[in-house]
Amino acid sequence: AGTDAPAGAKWGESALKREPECHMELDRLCADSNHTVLIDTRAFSNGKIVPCKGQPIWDSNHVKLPQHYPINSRESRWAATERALQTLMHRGASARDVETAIKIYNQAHSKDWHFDGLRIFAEPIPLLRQHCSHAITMSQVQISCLLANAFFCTFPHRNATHPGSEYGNFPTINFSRLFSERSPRTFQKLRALFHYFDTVTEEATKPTGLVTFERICLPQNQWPDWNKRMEQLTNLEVYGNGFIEREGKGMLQVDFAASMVGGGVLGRGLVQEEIRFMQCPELIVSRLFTEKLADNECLRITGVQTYSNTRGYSDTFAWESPHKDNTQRDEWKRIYCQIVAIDATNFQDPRQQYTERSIQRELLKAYVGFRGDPNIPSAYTAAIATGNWGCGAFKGDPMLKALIQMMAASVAQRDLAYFTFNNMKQAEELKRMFMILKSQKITVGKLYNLLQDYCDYSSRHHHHHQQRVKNVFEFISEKIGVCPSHL
Ligand code: AR6
Repeated sequence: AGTDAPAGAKWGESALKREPECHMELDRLCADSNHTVLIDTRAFSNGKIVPCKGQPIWDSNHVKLPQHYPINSRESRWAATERALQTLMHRGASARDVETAIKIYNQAHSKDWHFDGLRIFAEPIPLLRQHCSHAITMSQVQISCLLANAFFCTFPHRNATHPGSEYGNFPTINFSRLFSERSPRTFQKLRALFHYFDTVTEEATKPTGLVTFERICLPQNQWPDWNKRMEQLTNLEVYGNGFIEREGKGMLQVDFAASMVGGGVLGRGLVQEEIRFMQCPELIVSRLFTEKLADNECLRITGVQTYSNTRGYSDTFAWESPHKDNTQRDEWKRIYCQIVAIDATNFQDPRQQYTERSIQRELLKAYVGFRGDPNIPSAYTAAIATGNWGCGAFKGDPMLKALIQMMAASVAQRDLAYFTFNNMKQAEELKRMFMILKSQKITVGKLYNLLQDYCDYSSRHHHHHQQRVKNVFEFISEKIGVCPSHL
């Protein structure tokens, strides 16, 4: 274990496995009932990326594309869109020109319009609905096309987002909301997005690979029985500085997500998830087809490219420079970059997290995200790069969340790299806690029971305001008879 590595250890010395070094060769890319592939797989095995041919479908199981809008009048919505957008083709079109153009085809007359034109998507794109595991693989060019449509707000039926509306359980995808915010945040986001569109539309820098989006739903009969698990904790390396997306390269990188993936990326949000979506805008397309995540679900994305370097966080966030992503690609031409979106609970009242129910929910969510493909041996499974998941906007306790993620990773048989985001004190405390647990050979089940004891303790003590309530690390160290300061 790298527990002896100091905060800010050199990455080269790490014992954790990363892609592509630990990669296991993939089978030939092909579609099946659980995996929709939007490119022609026969052509792909000859080294070409061409879109699939097929029938467009307009129904409740597939993404509704602007050019497939049912034809019921002589007015073609797509033609109007094209005309509207063509007025923008001359150099120097202003923001107002863009707004005017978008409004031309977003009038309330949607009933009278039809779409006809964008031919790149003949294969219908399935919606990744709740309680259904399914993957979609598409090319980066296809993604850019969809995102260009999102930019121009062409996706039909996607503007009413109240619960109960057709897409009320989906994230927004049209960029209209982003355009309405007048703030420095929006300005920086738009810089990142324009840089992305510049890159993908330049012949010399156009991306050349594929990306897979996979919704994973864990059926109840596979939920771990936490208090009975006999696993020892897997390795943990704690880093006081560094970023998940940079220093966690080649590992499974955790997106501290909202249940509607991407969270506030098209609005005001600008924390871990939204920043990642700005660096890798291909992630935004997941909002087109990913229904709100349930407690036993995650979204895993393989192959997105990083287009921008950014700095700062929240109000200090800024687009910095183009990022040239030279990461290798796997056999399916996907960049070796794997991200998993898992949404922690948003604790309005942080005390709610110290209950068995809350802990079980977070354990399950982390486990769904961390669990690798059961057919791939653990020697071929990269470590997980994570940190204070659920502990910023969502007000979780970083100590409790670290323990929860260690337990989930241990049952999933994967190592963890934990980034404390420049909090050196937290890094030291976490390392110490881990050493204590390891030295006492504490199993996942034992740790689960210790957490239940802590829940009892904290519910008994939160009424006694005069008494300082022990934190979960202090409580556990005492319980297992090790004084943290003696280590
Ligand atoms: N690498 C490592 N650690 C980080 C990084 C990074 N790049 N960025 C942030 N942290 P937060 P949440 C640390 O608040 O609480 C979004 O709107 C840092 O210590 O983004 O799960 C989503 O869409 C930070 O305080 O995650 C959700 O709606 C902590 O991670 C919501 O926020 C938590 O980051 C999720 O909130």
